[in-house]
Amino acid sequence: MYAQALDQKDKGPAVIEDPERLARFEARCAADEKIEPKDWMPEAYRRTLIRQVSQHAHSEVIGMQPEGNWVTRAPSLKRKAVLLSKIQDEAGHGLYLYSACETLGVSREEVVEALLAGKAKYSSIFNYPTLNWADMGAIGWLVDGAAIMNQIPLCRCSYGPYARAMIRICKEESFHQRQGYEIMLTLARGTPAQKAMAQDALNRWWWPCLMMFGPPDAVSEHSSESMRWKIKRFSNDDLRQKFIDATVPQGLFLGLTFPDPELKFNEATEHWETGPIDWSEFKRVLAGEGPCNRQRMRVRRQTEADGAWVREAARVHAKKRAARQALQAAE
Ligand code: BYC
Repeated sequence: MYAQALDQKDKGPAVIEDPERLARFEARCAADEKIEPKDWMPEAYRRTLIRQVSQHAHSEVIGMQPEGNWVTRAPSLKRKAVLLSKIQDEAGHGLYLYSACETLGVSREEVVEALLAGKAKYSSIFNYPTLNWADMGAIGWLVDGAAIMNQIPLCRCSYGPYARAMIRICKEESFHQRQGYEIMLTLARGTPAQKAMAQDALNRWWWPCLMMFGPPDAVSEHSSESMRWKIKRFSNDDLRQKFIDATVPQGLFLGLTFPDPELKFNEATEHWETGPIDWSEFKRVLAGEGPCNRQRMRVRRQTEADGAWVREAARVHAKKRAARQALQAAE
């Protein structure tokens, strides 16, 4: 019941495209031109973008839950204010992305409905619990760090509205990443108990963060098409490796240990190498069996129901305003 989108793909009924238009479109992508909402695009490109952008929006919104858990328990007023602002930023990211999605001819209601019906995914990472305050540091440092690594190339994505939304989002994410690292640094330099909290958070978030980049290239079903269309600029494995190379030295600087006895620096390739990722865990989380899948969807559905009166009031207000404006224009 809580499985994430096992039955929803960007397939839909097959569409036979006009070969000439298709060839022109592929040439535009190859030439790095931006595709805008009113331009012709193949149905498969449109569906891929609706899938990715809406799932990205859902991730931002569901991603507010694990951090929301700590607003009332932040250790100081300053930390509470920063955390609240960060969570509000995530809501804003969701809004930019839902708007970008609407330019593809799908309504926000439709994509939200797909999420609530369990047909659309959101990032696997938000199905893990936030058990101690250091998790707020680890989310900023690692989760936002991974998100930035994936999202910077999306600023150059071929679809204009998505690329432009990502530019603004990335600026805010980089601030989020730094505030998370600063929490980790404070804890790592604090009392032994605080350092142990930071270590515990790293132990629990490291492997799930590596899974955020998606399945290995060899089994990534959408990658080759998305890369040809310049939606994705780097493969899942390439981005994962960039993240590992950037993050391991940061963790070592904190004086923390990564939960991977096989982690080592390869002098020849100048890359950090990890032990094998447990992809069966990733599959379980995507199938709805992560530690918090049920809770996340329950809260999201409840929030949607609780907000129904606000949306209704906004609709009635907009209708009254439009009627008033029409009356004034007619006078
Ligand atoms: N979790 O063929 P693949 C944030 C799915 S929010 C769940 O490689 P693709 C933040 C994938 O959707 C960060 N599902 O797919 C917010 C596909 O299934 P469907 C969110 C995953 O699309 C608050 C299947 O596996 N970022 O930053 O080429 C606080 C096969 O995968 C995951 C984005 O959404 C996963 N981790 O590549 C803090 C970025 N990975 O759709 C932080 C935009 C894969 O066929 N998205 N799947 O049912 C992307 O860049 C790409 O969609 C992905 C996957 C790299 C994630």
